[in-house]
Amino acid sequence: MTIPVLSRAQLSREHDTEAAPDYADPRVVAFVDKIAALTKPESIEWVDGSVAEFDRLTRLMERQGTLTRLNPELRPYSFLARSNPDDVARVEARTFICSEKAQDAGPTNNWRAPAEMRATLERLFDGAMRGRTMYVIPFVMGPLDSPFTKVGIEITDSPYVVASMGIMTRMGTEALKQIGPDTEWVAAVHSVGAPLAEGEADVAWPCNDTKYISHFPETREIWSFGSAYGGNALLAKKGFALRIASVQARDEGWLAEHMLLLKMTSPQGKVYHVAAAFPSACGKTNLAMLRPTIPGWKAETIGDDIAWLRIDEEGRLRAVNPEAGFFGVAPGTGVKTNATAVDTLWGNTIFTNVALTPEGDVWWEGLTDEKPERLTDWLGNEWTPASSSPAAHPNSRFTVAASQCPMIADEWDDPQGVVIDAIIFGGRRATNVPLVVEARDWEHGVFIGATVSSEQTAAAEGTVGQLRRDPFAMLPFCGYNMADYWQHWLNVGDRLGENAPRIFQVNWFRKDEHGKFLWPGFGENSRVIDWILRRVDGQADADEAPIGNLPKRDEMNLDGLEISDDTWQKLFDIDASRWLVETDDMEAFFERFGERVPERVIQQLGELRSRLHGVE
Ligand code: O2Y
Ligand code: MN
Repeated sequence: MTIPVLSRAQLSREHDTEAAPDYADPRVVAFVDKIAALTKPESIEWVDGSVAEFDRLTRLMERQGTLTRLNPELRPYSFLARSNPDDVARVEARTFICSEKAQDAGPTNNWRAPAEMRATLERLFDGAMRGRTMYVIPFVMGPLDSPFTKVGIEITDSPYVVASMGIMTRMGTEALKQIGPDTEWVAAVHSVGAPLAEGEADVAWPCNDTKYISHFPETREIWSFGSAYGGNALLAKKGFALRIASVQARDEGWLAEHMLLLKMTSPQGKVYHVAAAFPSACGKTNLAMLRPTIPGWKAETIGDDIAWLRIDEEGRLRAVNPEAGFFGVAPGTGVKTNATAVDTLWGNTIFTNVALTPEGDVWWEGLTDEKPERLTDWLGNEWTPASSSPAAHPNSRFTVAASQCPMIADEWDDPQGVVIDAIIFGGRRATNVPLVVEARDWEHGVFIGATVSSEQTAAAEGTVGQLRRDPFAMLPFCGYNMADYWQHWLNVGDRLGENAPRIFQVNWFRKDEHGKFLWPGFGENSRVIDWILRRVDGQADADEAPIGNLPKRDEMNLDGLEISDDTWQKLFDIDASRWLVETDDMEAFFERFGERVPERVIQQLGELRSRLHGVE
């Protein structure tokens, strides 16, 4: 479904081609000139990140039909975008790692030889921006003036990408000024792949059936063609902050991770920081905005999706959130499940593929218990509760500044980052995996991270519900061979030594034999975090089990929660024979990586098997 709108000729020219700012590094100017010569845009704009610029671009997109302004009384300075129905999620099958050697991308990435991919891209990008404005977006990842800071330039022909990048990153003039003659920066090129012939009518969401999301880790470049959606197009996010940054991190001795960051203050006033990796759409934003149900604890948000971690001068692991905004999943975000997110979205938000109310506000499944009587669905069709399809797309999103979150921690943009006390790996598992388990040590924690599996969600194309191994929740995001990444984690652990944070695994999604969730989740997850942090402090006991250390029932604060003995038993049941089947699956997964799997990880598998045989 495409909405024809005013032709380019009918629209007044918004901006003439600008000269590069005089403070732009000559290498950046040369890059922009080169891409302009290839893509042949009608005009070029250097993005400054100002409010006036955001206002001008959103008005332009309103006229083009890309954005609908929401009712300012209900949702000030906010917009709804409806994407092309074929451009609604990350496209993993079209995401490529173009390292010189195939083995350096590894078996879990789609690999193409750089020369071959460059030839393909050269052909696709030739004239790809005809009739469009080419925007030059300078952006910073991480707090300014921090040891964590990295810079990038994204060139795009999508004003939607510019507006979204302005929320998700520190974008504009200050970012461009960060690039001096010796600064390393990531070059990212994006086109929706829909050039306009003279007089041709544009569509509300231009894109192309052919899609390539290509990463060149060795030269730190990203080239994306054909999609304007999320991670495919906002190249600072998954492309840079994870795929390219994971390679930078390997080379420079730090970690770029698919992790939320949460600050917790105990009833005694002690501050902790937790980093937690969950696969896409498994509740990272909800946990990052936890409202503890147990008295005394205070939770504050630092990040909801990506963390960069490095060892500080005192040998401790510190982390920052490299992003400046949240690109969260809308469905399931509601007053009961994540009231903080709902409060965060009061205004200044771009919503994509949610439903529109007759009053000019937004709605999605799970926002409220009661469904509105009448809506316009994400496709622009009339919708009632009797409709057979959801009103909002399952991967519909909100884009909002992190600073707008009412529980954002003061340290969220501290240049030094925060010291990490615990690392958590999670996944969506109906069976086998207990509510929480503590790794025996860092090496065992790396093994747990390497073998995490989860049921697939709507965040990427693929079969929802299908179980897949998603090591460290990085399967779609690791820019190099995943087995080398495990070795890198082992190396970081060796350097941390005694200072290494404890590692845990959690599973909020275990079900009983009737398919009912055993654990209430959301705010009640604070009980698990409480046990984890008391464990870190040596104040909570655990039982040794073959898969790690499990909480004793009376060591977990269950006050006010009805968890029967039977439910507790099912939450923590470790069936050795089923786990031995899991170990066969883990072994088959490792075999895909051949010799590159670290010896210490293979050894962990053997030790797990022995422990399981011991209790069979
Ligand atoms: O990038 C998209 O199009 C959706 S996927 C996404 C968005 C925000 C945060 N995380 C993810 C993810 O897939 O992990
Ligand atoms: Mn994510």
